[in-house]
Amino acid sequence: MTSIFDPLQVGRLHLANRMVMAPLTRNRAPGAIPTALMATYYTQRADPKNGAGLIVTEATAISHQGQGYADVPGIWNDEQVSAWKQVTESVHAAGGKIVMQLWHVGRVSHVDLQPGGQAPVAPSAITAKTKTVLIQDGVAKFIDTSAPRALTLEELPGIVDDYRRAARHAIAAGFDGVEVHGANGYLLDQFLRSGSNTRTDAYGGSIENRARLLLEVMRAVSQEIGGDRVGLRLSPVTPANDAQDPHPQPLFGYAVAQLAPLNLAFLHIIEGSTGGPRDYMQGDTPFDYAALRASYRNAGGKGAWMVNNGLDITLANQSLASGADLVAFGRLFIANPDLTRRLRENAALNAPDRSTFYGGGAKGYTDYPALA
Ligand code: 8OZ
Repeated sequence: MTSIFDPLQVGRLHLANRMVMAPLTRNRAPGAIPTALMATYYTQRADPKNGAGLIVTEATAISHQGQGYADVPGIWNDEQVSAWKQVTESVHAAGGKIVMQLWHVGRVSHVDLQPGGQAPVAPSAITAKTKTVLIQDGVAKFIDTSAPRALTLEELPGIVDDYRRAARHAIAAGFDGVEVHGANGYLLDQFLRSGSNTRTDAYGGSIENRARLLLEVMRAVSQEIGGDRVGLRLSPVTPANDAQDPHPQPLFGYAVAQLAPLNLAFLHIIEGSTGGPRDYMQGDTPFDYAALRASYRNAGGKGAWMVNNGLDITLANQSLASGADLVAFGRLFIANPDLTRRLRENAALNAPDRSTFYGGGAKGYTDYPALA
């Protein structure tokens, strides 16, 4: 039987094990520039004998407009590309593999984080009932997101180009590939869901129209760097950041079937409510994840199937036994740089400290102990 410790070829990437470090926002990149401390953090988790077979970076803004939280990193300019090289070189020297998560927050932002103090952008001018993090007088504070404006039809090709440029930059910075963030109520998910998308043009209304921007982005990024080093994260039922749609099954089934011809490296599925209940529902029927995977496979999709959300070793092995290829862990990798070794040796796990998740320095970031 397949185990989480077995290797796997994932598109262009050879992974030494099936344990993935999930993307985790840590707000330790002042000025949107990655730091040496970030390189230390990722490198601690990079050696696949002890750590992850694949690291997905924290969500990284593809443009200044795509930025929605204090001190998250970006990948839109040359300074950011150079600064990320310290991360990729150090992770590769440790024998690791790392892809960058590409992020546009859409309406989940605040005028203070936007270029020129402008309104954040969204499919429709509907404010998300959610909060973002600003750092005011050196203190992280949760603040309501600002009212967004609807993107015009003429602006959408520019958004696709921003993803394309970000993918090119990620490769220039030494990453092994990218994961497009299509989950958790951010821009691409806002277009997908009827609760945030009330457009009447070719990007709103029908499922085909709401999935259009996501599919254009995935085609552009795949064309730019090769689909076999591109992944996509989706969260079909999460309510994160006010994401709402009463009929997720046909919506996401359509989207993954359309992705099949792109020869993607992986699809990364958050099962349930992000960081919360795995059986969370939108609409009145439980989401059928096996049917989602079947939609992709039946359409010819060959990418690895990665699952995430509140997994432990038992659930992870059950997931592999029932057809998943990769398992992603978030909070456990925050607290256990050598999570893979600890699971293999059945060792005790360090507990994550929630108070140091977002912002700060080395405490709760690079000081979790590995086994001796
Ligand atoms: C936690 C805090 C801020 C952002 C996500 C990028 O949920 C995030 C995020 C998580 O995907």
